[in-house]
Amino acid sequence: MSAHAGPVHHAEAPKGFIRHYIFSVDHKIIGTQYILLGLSAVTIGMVLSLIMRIHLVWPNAHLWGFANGIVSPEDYLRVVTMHGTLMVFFVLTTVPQSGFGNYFLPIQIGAPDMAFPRINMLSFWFTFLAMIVLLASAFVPGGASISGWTSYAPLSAVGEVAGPGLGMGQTLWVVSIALFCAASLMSALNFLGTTIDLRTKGLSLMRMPLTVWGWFITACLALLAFGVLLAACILLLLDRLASTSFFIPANLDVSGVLLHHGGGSPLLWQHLFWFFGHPEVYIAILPGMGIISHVLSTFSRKPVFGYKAMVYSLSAIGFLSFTVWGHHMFISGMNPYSALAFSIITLVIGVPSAIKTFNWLGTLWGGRIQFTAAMLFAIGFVSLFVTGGLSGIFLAQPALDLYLHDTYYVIGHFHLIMGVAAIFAMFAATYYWFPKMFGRHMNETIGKIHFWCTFLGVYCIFMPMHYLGYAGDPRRYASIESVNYLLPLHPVHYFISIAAFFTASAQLLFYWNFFWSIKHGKPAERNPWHGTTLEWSVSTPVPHDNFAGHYPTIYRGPYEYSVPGMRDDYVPQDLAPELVAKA
Ligand code: HEM
Ligand SMILES: [Cu+2]
Repeated sequence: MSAHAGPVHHAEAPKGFIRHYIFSVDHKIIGTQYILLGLSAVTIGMVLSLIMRIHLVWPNAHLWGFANGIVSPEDYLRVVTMHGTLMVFFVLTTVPQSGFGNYFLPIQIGAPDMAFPRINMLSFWFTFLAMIVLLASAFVPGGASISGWTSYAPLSAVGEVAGPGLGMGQTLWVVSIALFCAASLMSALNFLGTTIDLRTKGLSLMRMPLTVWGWFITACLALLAFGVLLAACILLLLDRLASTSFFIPANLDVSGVLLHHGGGSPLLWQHLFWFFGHPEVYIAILPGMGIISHVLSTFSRKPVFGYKAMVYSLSAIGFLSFTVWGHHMFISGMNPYSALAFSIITLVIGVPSAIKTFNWLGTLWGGRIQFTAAMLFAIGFVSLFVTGGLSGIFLAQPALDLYLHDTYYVIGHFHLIMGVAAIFAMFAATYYWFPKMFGRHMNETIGKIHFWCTFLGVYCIFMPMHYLGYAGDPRRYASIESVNYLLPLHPVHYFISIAAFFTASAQLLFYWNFFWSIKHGKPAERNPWHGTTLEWSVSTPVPHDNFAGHYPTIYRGPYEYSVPGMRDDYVPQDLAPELVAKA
């Protein structure tokens, strides 16, 4: 542990609009920028998902923006690719870590800012540029890439000859992801440096809020994973632009054209991609696990059950996530003994995951639970994590995965556990921290209606997909009408599309609540939830250097709720022992 050595940058905030709001070095502004970027990405991503759902059940519907108003099979794949890429990279990776992490990590550890404020700004603008490049790929000749968020070679490597969108569109996709990797690497270094070096006096590792642990371990994963993806992207670019053959096999015949490449391996891409990709799914969820532990404890008025076990299981999940990538490649022709090894290690990840789940339930057990909107989303997260985790255990059996791979079953699995669970964590974080960020409350009643509609909606969308998968419905098919055995599944798809419209409409409540409350919400006090951690000890709006020059000393762990013998049911981390009121 080390106390920070004085303010990192000037206590005075820059005055000009551009330096204050656009090219800001203040972690709170940068965090907000990331959150708004993610909000734009999720909005576009959601509209794209509705286009897919419309096309699947009403293939002849006329939609604006497509040639003759009709979504062609290639268009469908473009939409799938853009949806997945926006959601995974620019929403799930960006908002919980770079958005909320940037905003609250320095405050929760008693620091004036991130360790490298200028690099922080650079990370954001690289991410912004990456998103612009990705969106621009939809407007170049040939359109956006059709190779999915996993961008498998050789489809993604051989260029235009492989189909529409695989020329300029695919090149821009790779450039966008490479930029994103660079941004994430810089950001990871910043998170690590900040957590290790800038903790205030008394804040030992085992006194850090679990949110900080979540962001810290995520940064470790990001540092190791994004470097690999960046290298893979550079190799892919070389294959595309400089005639190398890292991922393209010799004598490949594409649509009757013989390609002169020198014996590369398409499987190498899968290995590199999933060596990044599996840790990536945890990069999306670990910050959420931290946030959920924090919120559950606050609104149960109880300490987190098994704090140390939470830290160790978070670390174990982080470590193990680098050893299981092969479970995405069971059908790639790998040696069955390798498959067995990957299968066993994958199941082992279930152990720390289960420890976390039991500890969340243990935190709730016997608590004086306050069902705020944030709390409902936190409990919803636990539910989704369990449901999605259970389907993962089936997928981890090579014999079952042979059948289920590339079906809707996998779509159901990862949307519940990664997509929606992480989004529930973001909603919980938003309802919980909004009063600190904007000095006002969001409307709780609308928040609760938003929760129930969304909770019901996402289960109606993603549970039936498991059934579709068992029935053999492949993912990424543009048409369910052209294959006979899929016709009987039409009613299920119809139900899912209706549920998708219902769920998307419910999000309008959130948009309205969010933007309306910034200006008109009920004014919030400094510590409206009676929280114990440092973000609740600073004034609202939070001063430029967070603590107005008075850096706190930490005297205790982060979750001292309902401590026997105390007058109040919470004891802030920075309250001097002599000031703690006894009952
Ligand atoms: C007990 C825990 C888990 C197990 C046993 C498990 C197992 C698996 C397996 C075996 C696959 C490959 C299926 C296939 O492609 O045929 C898979 C796919 C996937 N899982 Fe999990 N999983 C678990 C937890 C998670 C978590 C926590 C996340 C994210 C936060 C996640 C996200 C994903 C994603 C995104 C995919 C699909 C990627 C794609 O092909 O596009 N999983 N899971
Ligand atoms: Cu995986």
